[in-house]
Amino acid sequence: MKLLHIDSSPLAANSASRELTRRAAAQWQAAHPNVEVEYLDLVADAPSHLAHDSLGFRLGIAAEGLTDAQQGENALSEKLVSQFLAADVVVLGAPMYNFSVPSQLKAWIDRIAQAGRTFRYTEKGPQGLAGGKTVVIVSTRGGAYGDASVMDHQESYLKAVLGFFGVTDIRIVRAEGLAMGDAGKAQGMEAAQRAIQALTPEAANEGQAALRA
Ligand code: FD5
Repeated sequence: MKLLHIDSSPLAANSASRELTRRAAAQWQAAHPNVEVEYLDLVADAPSHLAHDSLGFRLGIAAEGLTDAQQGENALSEKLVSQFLAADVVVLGAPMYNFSVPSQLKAWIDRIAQAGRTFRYTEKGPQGLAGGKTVVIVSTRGGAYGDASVMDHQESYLKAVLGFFGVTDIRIVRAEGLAMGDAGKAQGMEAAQRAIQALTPEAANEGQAALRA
């Protein structure tokens, strides 16, 4: 089993989502000791925004027809999409920034949204090709929006795009209200911790022990 652990918060050591993805990944590992963990830091290693040289994967042009820069960009997109497809579980740190996700996370999605890899077009419409995996969205927010708000272009966006890729097992670990005073923040983090424990109920206790160690 492969677990892909992704962070996208620029807040470094102060990041709430980085703390929570670390706990979620540790707990999953405690429940599945044979899991192989790969880590992707989308801030330290940010894929650039799509630009003329990086759109080649959409056209399927043979490498000979491409410049070195274009080949390099395609290789990066290929690395990211194959890494995502290979994962059985993805723990995805996704803070709310300006009602949506950090642009590094959007840039990653732009790289892995590839016809023929994560989805394909059929006569009956688009079909996802990345089913069969679990994605844990670790959602952090300054305000509190709950499950369904017109202000939310973060969780709702991620659920839509992952659903488009064929992912049906999407779980939300949410810490919200982080800007609402110390008590609000503590409440938000506790709710997220409960959601993390519910991810692998059989191993919640071992996970806690591993974290204390
Ligand atoms: P993680 N929350 C919202 O609810 N909404 C947003 O649109 N946009 C945009 C940015 C940032 C935060 C430090 C809060 C938002 N947030 O990164 C964000 O979701 O993993 C949470 O912080 O921790 C969450 O914890 C929205 C993110 O996950 C945002 C650009 C940064 C945004 C309606 O919807 C701590 C710094 C900050 C912070 C911060 C900041 C906020 C908060 C903590 S720290 S918090 N809140 N550093 O610890 N902007 O110093 O690293 O939410 O009170 O916990 N900055 N922001 C906020 C820094 O910037 C909250 C609500 C709303 C809008 C914004 C500065 C200088 C330097 C380094 C760092 S809203 S330097 O009005 O409700 C909008 O090195 O000295 C140059």
